[in-house]
Amino acid sequence: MVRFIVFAAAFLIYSTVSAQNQTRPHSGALVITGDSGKSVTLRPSDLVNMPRTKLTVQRDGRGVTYEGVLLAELLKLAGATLGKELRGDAIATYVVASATDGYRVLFSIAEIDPEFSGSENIVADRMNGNPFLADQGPIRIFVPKDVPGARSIRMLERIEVVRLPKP
Ligand SMILES: Nc1nc2c(c(=O)[nH]1)N[C@H]1C(S)=C(S)[C@@H](COP(=O)(O)O)O[C@H]1N2
Ligand SMILES: [Mo]
Repeated sequence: MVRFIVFAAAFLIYSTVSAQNQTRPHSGALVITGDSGKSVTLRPSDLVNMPRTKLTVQRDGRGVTYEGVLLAELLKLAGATLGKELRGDAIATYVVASATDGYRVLFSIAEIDPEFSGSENIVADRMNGNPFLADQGPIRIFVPKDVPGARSIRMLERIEVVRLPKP
């Protein structure tokens, strides 16, 4: 009996811990919430019909091409302040991207704006002309100025723009 209780407790703890990092199936949609509360939901076909950007980088001696829509363009749809307006209070804005496995990455608004930082961060739906596999897509962010990996969030499903409250 004691052995059973110990076993059951261990199982309960194990399943609670592992559930935290479980990957939900991706609905295909990307929800973007702006700092003014405006929210837009984009389907993969919406990305196909927007102005597209393609970037090729060298990885292990090979060219890898990511293709999709500039993250900045998507944030504009949710009313984010970018371009020449990105001054003053608006600079104190951050962007959180989250995925179906609970992974999250954070950017400052300035490093997302190509006019500001010169970095063309892409919400990519294709690599080398092909759609991503399920554990990478259907969409992932590509940050050309980053080291490979960490902020290239896979299975992206949500982006939130948050302006810091005034002190
Ligand atoms: N959703 C999600 N994206 C993620 C991660 C993750 O754990 N979950 N890990 C990051 C890290 S640290 C790396 S190295 C790359 C690995 O994926 P890749 O080999 O397809 O680039 O995904 C990045 N994006
Ligand atoms: Mo990594």
